[in-house]
Amino acid sequence: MLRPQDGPTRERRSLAGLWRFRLDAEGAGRAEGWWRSPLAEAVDIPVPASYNDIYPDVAVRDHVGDAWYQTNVWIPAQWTGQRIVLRFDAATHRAIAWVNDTEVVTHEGGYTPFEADVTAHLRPGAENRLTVVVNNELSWATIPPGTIEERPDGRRVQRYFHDFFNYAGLHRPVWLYTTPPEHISDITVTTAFDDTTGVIGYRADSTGETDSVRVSLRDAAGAEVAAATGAVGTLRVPDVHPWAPGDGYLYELEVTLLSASGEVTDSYRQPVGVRTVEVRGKQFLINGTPFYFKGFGKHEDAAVRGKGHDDVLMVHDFALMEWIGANSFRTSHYPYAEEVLDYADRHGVVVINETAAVGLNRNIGGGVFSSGERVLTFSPDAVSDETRRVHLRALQELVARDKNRPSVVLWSVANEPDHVQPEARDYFAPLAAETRRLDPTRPVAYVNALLAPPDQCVVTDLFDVVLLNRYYGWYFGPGDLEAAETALETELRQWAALHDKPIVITEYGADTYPGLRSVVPNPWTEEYQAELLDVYHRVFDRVDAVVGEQVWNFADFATTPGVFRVDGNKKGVFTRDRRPKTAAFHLRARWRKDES
Ligand code: BDP
Repeated sequence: MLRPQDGPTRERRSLAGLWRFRLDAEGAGRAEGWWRSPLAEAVDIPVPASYNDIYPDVAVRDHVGDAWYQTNVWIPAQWTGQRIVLRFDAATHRAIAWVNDTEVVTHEGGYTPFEADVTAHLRPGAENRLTVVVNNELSWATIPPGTIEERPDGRRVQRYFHDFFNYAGLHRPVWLYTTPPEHISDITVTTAFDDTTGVIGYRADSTGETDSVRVSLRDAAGAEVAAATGAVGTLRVPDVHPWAPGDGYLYELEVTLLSASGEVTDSYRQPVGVRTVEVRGKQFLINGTPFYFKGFGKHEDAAVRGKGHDDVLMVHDFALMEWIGANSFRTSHYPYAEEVLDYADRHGVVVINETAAVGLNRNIGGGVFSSGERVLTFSPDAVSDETRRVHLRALQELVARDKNRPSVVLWSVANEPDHVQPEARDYFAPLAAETRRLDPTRPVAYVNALLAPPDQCVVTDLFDVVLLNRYYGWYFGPGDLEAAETALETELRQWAALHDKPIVITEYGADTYPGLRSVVPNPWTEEYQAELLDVYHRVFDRVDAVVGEQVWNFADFATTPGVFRVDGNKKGVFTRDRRPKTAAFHLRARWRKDES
């Protein structure tokens, strides 16, 4: 799916700003047709942002159900004759949109874009009304899943099994953009090397029947290095400058659509990073060279704006990751804003790209393990065939959005699902197969939680890389780092003996209250976090199959309230406002030790 872009044949308009907003817990708006007139009893709401923390009101923060957004947009008369598209970069977790009185699009899933051709419904040269209803309810038929508790007093409370706050709304930009009526609808690129020559396969899809396609590849200085005609083809670039970790070198593929008479109908510029990814035995190779992941699991999370995308915070986070010596992160636990992936592409930051399938497990709740009897996760009343259909669709949308990104080196289909119940295999086999069919160029994995010893996992052989979240010394044996060191090493060696696959530790860490200090390693202190990380690092360095370490978490983040959480999850190496804890300096010393 192409991103909106300005260019000789296209123009885009951001709809960022203050919209009108109204909560609708009873769902009256759908029956009463609130899109037909100016939203009554509305307040201002900023877009993009999560709505939950904008007003000091528990009814807004903990709202369950519909929330209505509305704005008016002037459409320039010059847009007449163009195709006009309305695009939402995300609406969490589902939405319906209307242009004036007409419903134009509906979408399920809170973290991938969707759009509609609204040419027939907008009036150029006039003001138009745009209305969106966003709904945040989670069930066993959504990704992520959840359940709604009906209270005796009539309140509905959202429950969920993941450990981050259920922020909702229009978190990401909303666009109106134009394309010519006959236009480029998609571009796919793949890259490989023939010795020092870059080999770029491309495919341009378009709507025009009689059009022809011309492509031109330019280097970062703007010089053309290859060109071809035809909708499908291969370009060769001698002495190619590869995209590599720490070196986000991008070429630009300009695709031009020409009419039968040779006039330019449409054009689109697609960034291209030439690199390969391969899993060979226990190694993870980028451009044929073993790669070691250093970095974090992150969240899109900040005070007030919730999951609202913000360039200021994004650039700051990347700057802090560079400061600390990180070369990678995981988009835990949902696809991140496209701006974030763009930045990673341009700066050579490596990404494990994850779907929003978090919480597919009835034996863990928000990182905390239930102690009772094991319950069934895969069953008609929990994770069912319907869940799998929604999950599959989420995977398809993620690959469609990010398939051309050099930063993305691995797809993560789920975080900490139940991987022990035998039915897990029937659930994940088709998802792994479909991801490979959609994208044969990248490895596929799922993230494993410590539910059982390695030999009881029924799905690892379906995947290419072993991704492990481990909490020895925290949830398992809090305070005992000696026991943690032994248990971690024993387990990692078991994984390495069972599977000829690389291992990345995608989570390890400890909740840490900033400013709490201790001369002995006490849980929740800054010293304990730093020492726990040191213990893990000693083990990683002794086990060859470990090819990466991503600390949980980059920064403290909001969760539902609970006795295990102090104003959110405090496993951040940085606080929520991005101040370093002691552990940050330990990580920096380790991750930058090769630099003089
Ligand atoms: C892991 C989850 C992560 C949690 C973390 C924790 O993957 O989302 O935040 O535990 O408990 O199980 O801190």
